Amino acid sequence: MSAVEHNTNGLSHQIVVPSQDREKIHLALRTIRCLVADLCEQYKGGHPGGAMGMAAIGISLWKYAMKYSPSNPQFFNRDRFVLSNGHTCLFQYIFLHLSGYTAMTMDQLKSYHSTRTDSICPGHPEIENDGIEVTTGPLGQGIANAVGLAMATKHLGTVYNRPGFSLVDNTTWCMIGDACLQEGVSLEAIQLAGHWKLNNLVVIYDNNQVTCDGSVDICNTEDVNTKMRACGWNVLDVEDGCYDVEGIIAAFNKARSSTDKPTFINVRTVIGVGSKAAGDAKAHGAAFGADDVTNIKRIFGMNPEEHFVVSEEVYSYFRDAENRGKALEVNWQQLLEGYSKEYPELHGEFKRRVEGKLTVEDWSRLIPSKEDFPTSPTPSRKSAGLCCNPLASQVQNLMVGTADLTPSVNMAWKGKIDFQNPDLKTTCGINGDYTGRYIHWGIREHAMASISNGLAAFNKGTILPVTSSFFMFYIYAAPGVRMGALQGLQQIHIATHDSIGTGEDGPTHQPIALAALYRAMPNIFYIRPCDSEETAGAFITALQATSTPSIISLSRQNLEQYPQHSSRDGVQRGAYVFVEEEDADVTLIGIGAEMVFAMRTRQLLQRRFNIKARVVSFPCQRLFEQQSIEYKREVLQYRSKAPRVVIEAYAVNGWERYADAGFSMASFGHSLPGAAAYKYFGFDEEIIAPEVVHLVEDVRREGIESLRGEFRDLNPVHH
Ligand SMILES: Cc1ncc(C[n+]2csc(CCOP(=O)(O)OP(=O)(O)O)c2C)c(N)n1
Repeated sequence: MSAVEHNTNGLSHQIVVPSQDREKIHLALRTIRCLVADLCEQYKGGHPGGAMGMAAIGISLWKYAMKYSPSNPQFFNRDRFVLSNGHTCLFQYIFLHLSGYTAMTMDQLKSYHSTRTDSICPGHPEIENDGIEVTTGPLGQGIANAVGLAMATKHLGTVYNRPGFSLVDNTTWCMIGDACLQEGVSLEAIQLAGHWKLNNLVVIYDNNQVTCDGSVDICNTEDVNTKMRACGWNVLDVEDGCYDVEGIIAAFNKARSSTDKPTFINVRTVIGVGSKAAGDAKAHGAAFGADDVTNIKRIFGMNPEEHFVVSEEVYSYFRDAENRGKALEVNWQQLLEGYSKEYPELHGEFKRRVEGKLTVEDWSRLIPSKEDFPTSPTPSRKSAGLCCNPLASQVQNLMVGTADLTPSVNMAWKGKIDFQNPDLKTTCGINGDYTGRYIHWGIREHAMASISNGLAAFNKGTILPVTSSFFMFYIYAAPGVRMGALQGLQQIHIATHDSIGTGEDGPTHQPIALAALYRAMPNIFYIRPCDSEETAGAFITALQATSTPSIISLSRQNLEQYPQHSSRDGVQRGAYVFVEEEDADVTLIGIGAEMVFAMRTRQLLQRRFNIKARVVSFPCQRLFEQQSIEYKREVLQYRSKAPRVVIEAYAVNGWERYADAGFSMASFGHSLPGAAAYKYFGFDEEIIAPEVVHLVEDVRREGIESLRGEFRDLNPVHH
């Protein structure tokens, strides 16, 4: 009997472990545990304990349960595996090595914690490397990513599968430890997976009751299984997780036959099993020391004199993984071919998505032209709806969600279908099914961003997640947004109610410091458009940025429209000349909702003070940084004698690079209607213009050099 029974499209639901495998399993377990100990000992560091404790789970997954193809790590319908407890990365690296991922050589394994810059064994798994689906390490992120990956399967399978053509039906497997279960984001994600009945998701809990500080009960005494059941999960227990591969497989079989719930398998293990530190926090994150490594090898019947030993017997035990994977691929390709004949149109769309392309090639025509935008004052959150709604309704890749702010963020389009379990019947009557592309995340900003990373990582470009909330609450989402940027996952974050213009909700809702955070974050475009035309430019930028997420920062309040000055092309360059002026005395830098103050100040300076101001619009610092030095000089005129003044109702940090002085915010804001809040904090041309006049006079008197290194806060109002 073969180790794994195949059906036409992957693995059958019943996995059988042949009895003759038992000895090989035990040899593999002993080998893997000694290898982990050796790999941590060589550079005297790393996280050995969890990887040793989880070895039997790894054998169950890579040898028996998972659908994957080592010779083609990107095989579309592969099972996705996420190591949410990413510090145990040696666990994953060793199984990638054993199952034949060619890049993961023994030499590479030995580079763990070394100085090698070409190592594919970093301290936490990274998405760029074969066999790694998502970068993990910040605890709790991985389980949220796994929910996104399982959602992607559910959605794509429901949209594209047809009777006899199960094109997308993979399982997502996720390892977590005690720590992941304590992170808030994991609870948010767990709730959603249960709510959506993601029966294609299996979470395996490495229950060793140990974290860094000691035993888990120093801070956590909840009944985990009861919590999981309450969230709508199947719960299964495995008592001897260190050795009982057949018991683990039995749980996997049950998990895969679940029709309406995700499954949580609570596997009891012993951290650092076999070592003197077994069961103790000491085994979590430090090498065992040479003596204990010797002891471990004795206990496991291996030769203490030998290191990094994997016998031919162990390699040959795993060797069938490659052919099994190739067979999966052949089956899937045949299926796809039949599908292309039966459903040519759907196949065309599916193919584009597999290739990571948008389903509408000339998508930019869906974004309104300048002439089609309103000319009267319009909130940029409304402009964003005008841009995004037609895209979302036509481009099938977009999955658009909100953290319970549908009425505020304008992302819902006419005819949208919600992503929901089709059996759900809500009290308010808003229902949906798995074909749906509008997501009610509930009030879970962190999970919204982290699950979206999973959606985007399923296959780059297949799904383009759009999230939305108030900008202030992207501080709750920040760990997920950051991981998206780190992994180069394209997505669009719609952040409305930016600046103090958000008004009456007060300082709790006025995001003063957040722009500085996101401008500093690598590989993310934080874009603040000043009107509808610039909002169009922000969307074009975001859609073209296939390896970079974007945050489009939008106003709640009406904004003046500047069709004579604003430019979607200009946005794509980060900053551009909004109003040129020969021999200007000053350059005013206007941004987003505060452009109006730059424009009004320019007029007042001219009218009352006979001072000539040019205006630069500066929606995105990172895009500007990508321009040539010639372009930057042309826009900012670094070498002119005219000082540059930035006007933005945020913390000024970062603008010192582009300006000599500024009007900014130094407090958290105040609860006042938007217009009154601006006035209260000095954002008013009657206050700004005289201060600019002083600056210009100072420069005339003492020269522009007098400002060098001395960024001036021009705002006389400090509340
Ligand atoms: C968000 C976050 N906080 C803190 C850490 C640091 N950290 C790494 S591992 C760990 C505890 C892990 O406990 P557990 O999941 O039980 O793993 P085990 O001890 O079994 O290896 C902590 C706090 C982290 N990686 N991510």
